[in-house]
Amino acid sequence: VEASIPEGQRAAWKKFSATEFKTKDEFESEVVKHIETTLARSLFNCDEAAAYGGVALAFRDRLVIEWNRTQQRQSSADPKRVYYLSLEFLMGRALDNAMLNVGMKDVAKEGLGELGFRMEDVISQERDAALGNGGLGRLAACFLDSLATLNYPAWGYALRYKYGIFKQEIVDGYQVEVPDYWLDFNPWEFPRHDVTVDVQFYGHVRKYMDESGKQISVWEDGELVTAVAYDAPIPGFGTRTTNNLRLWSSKASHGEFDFTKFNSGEYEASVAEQQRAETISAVLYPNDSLERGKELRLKQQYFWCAASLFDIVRRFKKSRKAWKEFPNQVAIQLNDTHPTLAIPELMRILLDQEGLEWDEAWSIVQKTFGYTNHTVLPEALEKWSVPLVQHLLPRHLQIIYDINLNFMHYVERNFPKDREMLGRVSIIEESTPKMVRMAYLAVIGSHKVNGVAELHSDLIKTTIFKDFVKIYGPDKFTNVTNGITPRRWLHQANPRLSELIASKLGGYDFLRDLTLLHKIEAYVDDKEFRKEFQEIKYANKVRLAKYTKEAHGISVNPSSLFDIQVKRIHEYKRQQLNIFGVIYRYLELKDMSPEERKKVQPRVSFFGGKAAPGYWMAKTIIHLINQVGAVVNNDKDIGDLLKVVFLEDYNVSKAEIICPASDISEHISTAGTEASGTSNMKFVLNGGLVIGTCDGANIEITREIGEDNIFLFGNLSEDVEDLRHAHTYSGDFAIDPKLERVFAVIRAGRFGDAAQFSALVNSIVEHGDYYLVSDDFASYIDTQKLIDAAYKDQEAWLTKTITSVSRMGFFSSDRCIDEYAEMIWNVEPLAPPKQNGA
Ligand code: Z15
Repeated sequence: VEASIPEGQRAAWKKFSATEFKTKDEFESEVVKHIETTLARSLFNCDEAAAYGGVALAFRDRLVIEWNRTQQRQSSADPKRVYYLSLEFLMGRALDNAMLNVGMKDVAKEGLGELGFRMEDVISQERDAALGNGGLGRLAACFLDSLATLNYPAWGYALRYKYGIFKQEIVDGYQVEVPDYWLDFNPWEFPRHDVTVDVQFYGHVRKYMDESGKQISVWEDGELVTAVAYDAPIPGFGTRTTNNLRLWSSKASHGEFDFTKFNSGEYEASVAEQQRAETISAVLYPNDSLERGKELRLKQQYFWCAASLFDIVRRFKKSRKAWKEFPNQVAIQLNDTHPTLAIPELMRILLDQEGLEWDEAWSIVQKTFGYTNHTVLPEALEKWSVPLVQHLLPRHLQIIYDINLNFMHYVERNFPKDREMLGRVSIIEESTPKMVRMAYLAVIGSHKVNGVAELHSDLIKTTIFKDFVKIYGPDKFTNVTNGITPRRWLHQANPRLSELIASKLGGYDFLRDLTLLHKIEAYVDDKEFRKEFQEIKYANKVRLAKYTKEAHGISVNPSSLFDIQVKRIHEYKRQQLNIFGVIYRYLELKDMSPEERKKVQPRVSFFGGKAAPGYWMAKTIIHLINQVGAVVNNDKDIGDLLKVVFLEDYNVSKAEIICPASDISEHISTAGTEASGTSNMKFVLNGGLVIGTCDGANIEITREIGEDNIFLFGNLSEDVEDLRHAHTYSGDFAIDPKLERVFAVIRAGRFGDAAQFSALVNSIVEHGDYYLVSDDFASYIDTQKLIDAAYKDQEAWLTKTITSVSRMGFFSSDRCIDEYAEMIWNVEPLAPPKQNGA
């Protein structure tokens, strides 16, 4: 809807156009105004939550001004835009980030003090926006930050879940899930009740010939659900560019109530329909790297893809360019296969609504989409049953079959000798029921496919997409190694370290060009610098120790070696290897004389992470960790030599406290299973070292920081298959003796009822040890011993950590985004005009 103010009235508008607060007094005035009017609270009724509201609204006003300007600028320049389609955006808190990007945090801090509040307390009032599970969702959030910082015209599209990832409580050592209703006060979203899309489901397809003899398909008699847009501003750092994240919320298409039904006495039925529609965007599916094939999940995916594509096409059509220009105006990135239905949906729009011929439509589609793969784990690869797709999206199934038919012809022509090839690469798996292989559809419908770290990008070419490399050639496949935003993961999480670096580099330019970090390597022998660096690490450990005491009642000594593994709980990530190692350490300590114990390096093993609610083995691992903690932490022989802490409800805002506090963090997946990992980058950037396998981005971290600065162990990915084979088929697969000792004490009930852990132990002893826990155990234990020894030499350790930080420049998500822009999207930044004093 174009509705601009007529020329004659614009002067009045400009005179009263919103302005930004610039001084401390103006800031305070804005905060008080918002608390008193927007929030209707008073001086006598203002707690920290209200103070948070006031500050957030004051900063929001400033963001909105730049947001409007950016959108206006992008509309008139109409450059090629990037659309990042992701079912997850794990944003965390917005206020601190808004203050950093607006650049008025110091002013605000002082002003808040005058009003009677402390900045840290106010910031921590905000609830995390937790619209994601783990790495994939957090990557999407880092990408939005970098896209805005680098001035790319970019939009994120996702769903406005009413419930984000569940909150985790630990009750008697077990995970309990509590719903995360996060929307009761969310100042960062703007409902756009005028931006809606009606999305169709079910129904059937009618085909007929028009006068010219052309086949026409009409999808009719379906059910409609309305998508309503909710927008959130995404500010860049050091730029006025403020991009948009658009979240779709579902509601019944006839509005609040169906009045026909209401009036004819079917009140209940009309409310029920409303609720059914709202269910689509109600809840984030809490599985990370695990697909469960639920109909509602498929509905979510289509609802989101259809609304987003309608919006993108609507924006394109405003420019009145020819359809062949579409790929020059639009780049759509598919974050995993979750948005793959966007491919047949764009085909449907072009064929059925815009009347394009198949070949022209298909060429536009392929040029528009890029697909990022995040896993080779078979249980994470999406497949939808053909009957389900037929029922829910009959027209899309036809289009998928047509895409497949063309593709099969192409393969047949080019590989006439390889008769097996067709069955292997078909989008339709010939099982009962037949399944649609979404990853194949994504590969076929995109012009580029990328993995997220070098090893992973190599692996997809030799495993899951091997045939497609033959078909399309190797250039269709590429690598973009993941990165993290240094704004949140260095400056916000570790302000003192950021300040120390800035003091040496003469400013904060490194937050926009992280490669500048290499200059701090010159200070690796500087006494003062070293001392300050070490003090900062200690202070960050004190902060985590304080949190541990407050949240869990466990006292830990900040002088201990802090060993941390925080990530989703999954067998492939091998938290079980870690806890078995902890048990082994405990047994060794118990064997020692008091004299021997005095020489031991004290250690705290921190764990944190959520298990998918239906993933029993992951829940058993959490239980074991807590049971081990209960025994070890209360053993008088042990004292501070070993503590085990399970940090409840790991999330983005907790990660900001945890990542700066490690001496060692664990990234110990079975080689070849972790596509990249991104917390490995966060920990090293904050002055911690890594114990890890040769997997994912660990390999490139090693290349960048040097192999003396990382503790690698375990079997290599090229040997995994043979080892697994040997477990199953060679008669003499024996459990590592040290691990056997651990199992013996678990079986003896040392950590509670042994039956509770039998499935976990048996997965290794009886069922082939798929994740190679036993194969890697000895090497893991030995490497942990090396770490204890290395930590004793605090000066050498410090040198390693400083050197590592200085070499982490490569892992900025800004570098990734520039790579995507250049290799995949072919988009240019749209810089804001220079403004005096900005
Ligand atoms: C997820 O968080 C990741 C992959 C997936 O297939 C799904 Cl469904 C969720 C993670 C990878 O496990 C991790 O290695 C990677 O760093 C992250 O995506 C971002 O690429």
